[in-house]
Amino acid sequence: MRIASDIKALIGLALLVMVLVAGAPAGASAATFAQWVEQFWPTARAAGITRDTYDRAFKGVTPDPEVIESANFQPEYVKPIGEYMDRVVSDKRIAMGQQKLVENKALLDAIEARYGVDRHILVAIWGVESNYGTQPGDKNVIRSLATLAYSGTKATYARQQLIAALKILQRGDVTLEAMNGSWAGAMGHTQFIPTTYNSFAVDYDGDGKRDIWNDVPDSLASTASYLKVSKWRPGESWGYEVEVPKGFKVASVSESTVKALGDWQKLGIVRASGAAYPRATDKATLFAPAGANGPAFLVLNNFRSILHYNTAKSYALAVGHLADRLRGDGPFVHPWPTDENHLALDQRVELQRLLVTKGLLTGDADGVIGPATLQAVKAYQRAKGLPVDGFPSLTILELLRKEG
Ligand SMILES: [Ca+2]
Repeated sequence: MRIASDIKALIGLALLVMVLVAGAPAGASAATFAQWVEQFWPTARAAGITRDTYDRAFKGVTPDPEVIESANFQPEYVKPIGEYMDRVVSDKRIAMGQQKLVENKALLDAIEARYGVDRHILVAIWGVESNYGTQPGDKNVIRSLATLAYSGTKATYARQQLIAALKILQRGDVTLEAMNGSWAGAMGHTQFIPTTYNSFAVDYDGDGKRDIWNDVPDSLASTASYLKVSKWRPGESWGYEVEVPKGFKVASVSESTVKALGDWQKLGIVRASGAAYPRATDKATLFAPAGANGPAFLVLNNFRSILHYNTAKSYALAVGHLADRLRGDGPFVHPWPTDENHLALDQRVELQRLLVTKGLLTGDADGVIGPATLQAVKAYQRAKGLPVDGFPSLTILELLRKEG
C-alpha cells in the first residue's frame, strides 16, 4: 500500500507557471512553446494531419496558464459525497431537466427508439455535463490540450487528445474558433473528449457535421450512441437505494461482490422504497459511498455503462438519481451523513501518518485519500472490530490519536 505522490510534478509545474506568468523576458516562453509545437509536428503528420491544418490550428497560440492552474487544483477540503449530490442534483436542475424533457419530447421519442437508451438518463447526463448546454466551457480545445502536452501535466492524455482534436478540425465538423470546451478538452453539450467524439459522436440531423457544440439533436444522439456501445440495457434501471439490515457488515462484501437481486434480498437487503425488485435475477453490487451511516445502493449493469462516461462512481450515482428525479421519483429515503465526520486536508495527512506509524500504510502522507488509504482504514477497522467500510472519518482519526 503506497500513497501516490505528485510532489515532484507539482514543483515542476509551479516553476513552469512562474515562467509563464512572470519572470521570463518577453517572448522567451513563447519561443519555447513554438519549439514544442515544431517537435510535435512529426507525431501529428504520422497521424494523418496535414501541414495546412497544423499551421492553422497553432497560428498565434500561446500556453494558457489557467489550464495549468485548473489541472493542478487540489481542493483543501474534499467535499463529502452528500454535498456533491445536493449540488449536482439540485431542485433547479431537476426543474430545468423536466422542462427539457417536454421541449424535446419528439426528439427523445425518436432517439430512445433508435438507441434503446432511457431519455431520463440522456437528459440527466446533459444536465450534469453542461447544465443543459448552458455551461459547455469556453476554452479553445487545441490551446488547452497543447498547454497540457507542452507543460508535461497529463501529457500522455493531452498528446493523444490533441491528435484527435486536430483530426476533428481537419474533417471540418467545427471551426477552430468554435472548438471550445473545458480546460481538459471536454467539448460541447455532452462534454465529449476528442477521442470519444471521434469514436461515438453522430450526425443525427444529417447536415454533414457532428455538432455537439450547437446542435441538441446531434448532442443527445451522440450521448445515446456512446451509452449503447457501453452496453446499456434498454428498459433496465441503473440501480436502487436499499435498506441494509442492522448488524449487516456493509464492507464485509467487497465492491466486486456480484449477486442476483433475489440473493441480496435473502440477506435482508430490500429496496428502501419498499417496492419489489422488478427482475430478481439482475446482477448487482452493493455500493455504500458514505460508509455504514449513509444511503446504500444496489447498482446494476447500466450503472457500469454510465461509468464509461465518467469513471467516478459519485458521478454515475448523480446521473442515475437525477434521471429518477426527472421521472418523478422522490429524494433518497436515507439522508447523507452530515459533514461533521469528514476530514480536512491537515486531518487527512495526520490520519495517514498515524496509519503509517501503525504499519498499515507506506509512503508519504499527502492527504490524498486513494485506494491504499481506504485499504489501510479497513485493516484498522477490522483489527478493532468496527464496521469495516474504509471510510476515513473523524471517529477513526480520534481513535488513532488516542492510541498515539
Ligand atoms: Ca449534424
